[in-house]
Amino acid sequence: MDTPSLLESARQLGIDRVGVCGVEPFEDVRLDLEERKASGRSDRLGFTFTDPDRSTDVRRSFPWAERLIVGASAYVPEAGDPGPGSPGSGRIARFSTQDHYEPLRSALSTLAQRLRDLGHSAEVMVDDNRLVDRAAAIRAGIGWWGKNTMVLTNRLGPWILLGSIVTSAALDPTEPDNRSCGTCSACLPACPTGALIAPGVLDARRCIAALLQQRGSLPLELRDSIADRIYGCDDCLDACPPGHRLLERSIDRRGREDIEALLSLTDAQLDARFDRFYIPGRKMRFLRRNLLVALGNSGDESAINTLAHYAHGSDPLLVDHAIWALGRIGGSAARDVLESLEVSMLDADGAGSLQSALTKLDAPIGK
Ligand code: B12
Ligand code: SF4
Ligand code: SF4
Repeated sequence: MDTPSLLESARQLGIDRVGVCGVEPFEDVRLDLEERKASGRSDRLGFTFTDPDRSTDVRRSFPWAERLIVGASAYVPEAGDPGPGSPGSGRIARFSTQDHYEPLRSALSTLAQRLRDLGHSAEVMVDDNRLVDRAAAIRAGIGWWGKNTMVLTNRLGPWILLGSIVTSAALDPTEPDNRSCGTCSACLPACPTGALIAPGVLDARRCIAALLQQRGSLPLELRDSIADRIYGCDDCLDACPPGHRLLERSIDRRGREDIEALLSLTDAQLDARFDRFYIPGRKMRFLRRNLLVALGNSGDESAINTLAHYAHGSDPLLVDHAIWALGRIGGSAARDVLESLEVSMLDADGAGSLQSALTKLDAPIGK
């Protein structure tokens, strides 16, 4: 198989963009990953950060590798639009309204099998910790680095997911895409938490998409900005003009969930329902924590009973976030619940949240 016939096969399989590049180590990306770890900007992210030597050099995982075939598939408009939302509803970022990786994974698997049938080695990697997907996509000419750190493509903007086939077939590489964001910088002020600290530089400690998939407490100073999000964040993609054409066609209402209905599910039910989410250790308490914060931000007084149940619960992480949410909603019913809590039964975070929630409720209007 030569490169033109490979590209044609990929298009027939429904892959929107495809390119081929060499497997030389991504040395600049390795240095970037190391620098982010050293400076703390990668926060507690694992993935490609766990072993930068490996994630930036595919030959460490596949010594026979000669080329990377990189594919990109658009998931908008299929992913729909969450719309303005209603009290008590939580928002899921578009990439996770369903398993949007599946069509790409399956098309790449078919292509890889064809390469193996021709006698080459070929393995598929989609969102795999052994490869920094964006670096491979840039080298293969799929698109350009956006200032929001996304790989952007002509017409599809940032609304693509990436995957690769690593192969022993010595295909001809494709041309790079020399476009750039130019003078646009719309994504930088669009980020609700200021996580894009410079063009192309993301501080994961402030990024909502990162925080909602971490362990532990959500930072107090960022909980308001999380708003109604329960998984992922799309603000720096929504703002991106090259993607607007696809967004205009994205009209189906999708990506909203009734938060209280989710909180009433068992862990097993939540786990099955959101098996496509990255949740640390598959511990549903981290998803419940996100739901409690979004419920607090909804300002919906009818949620007080649900929050009271969690505030009186036995998981200190959820107690703390429920107390915060009660303080955020405010009003006399929330105050009654907060005043019924025994400080001596709370851990330090919970006691701190209780103190600050009660102080907030005592503050005169406007403070
Ligand atoms: C860790 C990770 C995250 C982390 C960190 C993201 C990050 N920006 O580093 C978190 C949890 C925050 C995250 C969020 C999201 N992610 Co993510 N994530 C990954 C993962 C697993 C590794 C990424 C990585 O290694 N980052 C570290 C560094 C190396 O990458 P970088 O930030 O892009 O840094 C580059 C730029 O700074 C650039 N650069 C250098 N010089 C210059 C100069 C200029 C001018 C510019 C503009 C850039 C630039 O070079 C750096 C590389 O050295 C990949 C899958 C994979 N295996 O690769 C998916 C992946 C990157 N994620 C993806 C998606 C879809 C998302 C979300 C949109 C999901 C959502 N809606 O919530 C958000 C987008 C947030 C954002 N703005 O990045 C897609 C991106 C597709 C695309 N079009 O780019 C990927 C590729 C998954 C996939 N297989 O499709 N993600
Ligand atoms: S995903 Fe959200 S929080 Fe993260 S950089 Fe983009 S806009 Fe900011
Ligand atoms: S919003 Fe503008 S600057 Fe940001 S990634 Fe998109 S095109 Fe580039």
